[in-house]
Amino acid sequence: MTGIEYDDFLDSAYEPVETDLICEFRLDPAAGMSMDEAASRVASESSNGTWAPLQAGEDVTDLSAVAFDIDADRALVAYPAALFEAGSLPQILSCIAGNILGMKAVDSIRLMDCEWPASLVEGFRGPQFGSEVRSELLDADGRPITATVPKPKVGLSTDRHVEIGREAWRGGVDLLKDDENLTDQAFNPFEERARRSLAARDELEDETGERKGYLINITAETDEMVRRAEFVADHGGRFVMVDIITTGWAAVQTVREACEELGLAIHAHRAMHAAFDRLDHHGVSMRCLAQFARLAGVDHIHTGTAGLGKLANEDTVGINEWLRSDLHGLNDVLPVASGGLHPGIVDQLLDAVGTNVCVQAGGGIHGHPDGTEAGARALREAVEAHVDGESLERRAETVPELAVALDEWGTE
Ligand code: CAP
Ligand code: MG
Repeated sequence: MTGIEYDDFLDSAYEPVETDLICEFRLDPAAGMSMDEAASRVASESSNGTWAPLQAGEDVTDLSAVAFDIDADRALVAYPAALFEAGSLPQILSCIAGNILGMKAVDSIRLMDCEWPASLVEGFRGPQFGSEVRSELLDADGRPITATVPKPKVGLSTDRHVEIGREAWRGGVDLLKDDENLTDQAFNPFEERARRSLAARDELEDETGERKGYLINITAETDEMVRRAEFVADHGGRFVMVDIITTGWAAVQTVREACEELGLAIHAHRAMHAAFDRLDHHGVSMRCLAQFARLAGVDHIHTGTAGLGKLANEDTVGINEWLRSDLHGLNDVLPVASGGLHPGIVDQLLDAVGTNVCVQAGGGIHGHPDGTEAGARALREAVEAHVDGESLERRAETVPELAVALDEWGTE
């Protein structure tokens, strides 16, 4: 193998082999550059090439990627499995989502999708529970899980936070969740919040006769996250929440390893994902971020609200389908719909995303005119009505909390 040049990485006749990792890129070549040239440079820079032609000797393993299926704005690139360190998301991403995102050869480039070969998938743990959390850790088999995040996001005292948790569980939600920027601050320290919220959860399980969960945010430096996960398990917790983009993939993999021993399910929040996926022509798609999260082994992940609610979404339905699809035997991941949801749009939401999901509402519960417990009941009843095939308006005739919610927020 001698003289590797940028243009050596293109082969329109290439037939991928079963062990290849296939990546789909959306490309906008720089001025004066053709799609073929740009795609070839992407394959080169993301595998073993560089800007200068190389004189590689016999003792160098050929790990070249190949750009092989190119149209007006899209290229497929096949990577040989030997290029990758099995089980290391950071190493894989340094190839397929690394230097190439900043190459001058393209004005923009976005990693759209990946097709994962069995040999790479086998290196990862994958989810411990996936959507089985509905029946293994909760009593939500056959219906969407309901969850809530106390608002305001930060500033509530531990006393108030625990009290809101009680009200929400009593009103009917399955899961209480911390907000993304609540971790271990002076106004509501982690250990006290964990201890008291989990004790309250026990009481509310007795009171309601339903299993409940607390998605406590352990997000921190990696060793500290593991320590917090152990603390949660020691105090009877069954779930932890991690902000997977801000902590980074290596940390997520470490937490997943720890959670195997501890028997904890991982709820993945995705704050900062939009830095990668908001622009539809550049970055890394949410579809791919969700794929990395499934490999790393989270059990739930936020994937948006199918265009409803307050936040911009990329193809929630397609991503959710991928999370449930077969991936060489790896468990599925339960999608979480969140962001500006309220009882009045639950019907439309579940029509779009199906019922094997978690429906999460903050403002749409705690902003209820009659308070958190009423808001929680309205959300739960809206979800149950959908599963029973009953309209929200009909259910509201017998559930005053839902009637008030529909009156307050409407059905759009
Ligand atoms: C929702 C939320 C969630 C976002 C995350 C918030 O609160 O707690 O973090 O939904 O977005 O802080 O905005 P509301 P995504 O129910 O009051 O809107 O699921 O898209 O990652
Ligand atoms: Mg939040």
